[in-house]
Amino acid sequence: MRQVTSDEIEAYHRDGVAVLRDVFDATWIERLRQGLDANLTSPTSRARVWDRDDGGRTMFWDSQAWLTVDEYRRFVTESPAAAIAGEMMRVSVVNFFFDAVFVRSPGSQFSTPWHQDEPYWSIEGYDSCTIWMPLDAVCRESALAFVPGSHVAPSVWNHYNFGTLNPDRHHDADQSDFSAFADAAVPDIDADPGAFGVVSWAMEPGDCVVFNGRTMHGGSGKLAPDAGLRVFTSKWLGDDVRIAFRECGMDPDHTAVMTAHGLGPGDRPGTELYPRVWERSPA
Ligand SMILES: O=C(O)CCC(=O)C(=O)O
Repeated sequence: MRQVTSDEIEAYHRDGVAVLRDVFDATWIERLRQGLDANLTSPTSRARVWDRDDGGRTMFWDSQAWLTVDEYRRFVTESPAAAIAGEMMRVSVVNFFFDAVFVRSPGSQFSTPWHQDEPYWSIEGYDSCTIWMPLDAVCRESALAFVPGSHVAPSVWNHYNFGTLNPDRHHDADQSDFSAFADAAVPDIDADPGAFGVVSWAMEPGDCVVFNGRTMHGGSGKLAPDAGLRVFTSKWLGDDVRIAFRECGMDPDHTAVMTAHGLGPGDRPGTELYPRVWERSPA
């Protein structure tokens, strides 16, 4: 693996997001594509379609599939991802949190609503990040977009309830309702992206963006008729993160699986469900 640079680390902490070029080799991309095929054939109980349009185009989501998909497990435990997360977050330890895939069929116009991740998660802390990796080439307009600096904004936003994205209604999706806790509506970023300094990047397989759990992000999709988009994301937890169960609901809600593993509010994530995958070597 190439080392992440001090410029990339500084960008991550200044903007809450940084693009890293050419950090995963073709073997990892091919392995994740194979894993995704297996995942699509045997989705987990969390899986669902977020969008199905009149033309039958879909956006499929699944999460925590690393527990059953061997290729994902190998990525989590053997790939450079954990080290990248540790270096970018400037932490001393990294635990794996979970994986999530976002799979758009060719031409899907579905655009992910703007949101931060940490408010939905069963944890709290500054030291959390996502590695967002396209397994297909993606143009800038179709890649995930970010509001730089939003990871340190003081607002508590009334975030979107992703649990409503379930056209097939094949199971009860996790629900969230931030209205009682929020002090502001999520701004209409798409109305004037320039005013928010929105950034996104054209990317090739092997590139990734690393973004803080508090960074406002959205978009992606709006695909050309012949372009599909398969994205694998992995979520990583550093030093200051502790488990928190939220009254506003969580998505994905890990309360049941954490409790079953003896983990509760205030605990450091651990056990085989949230394994410690990386530690900083002594200087
Ligand atoms: O790829 C997308 O459309 C959404 C990704 C996302 O929201 C995430 O990884 O947290």
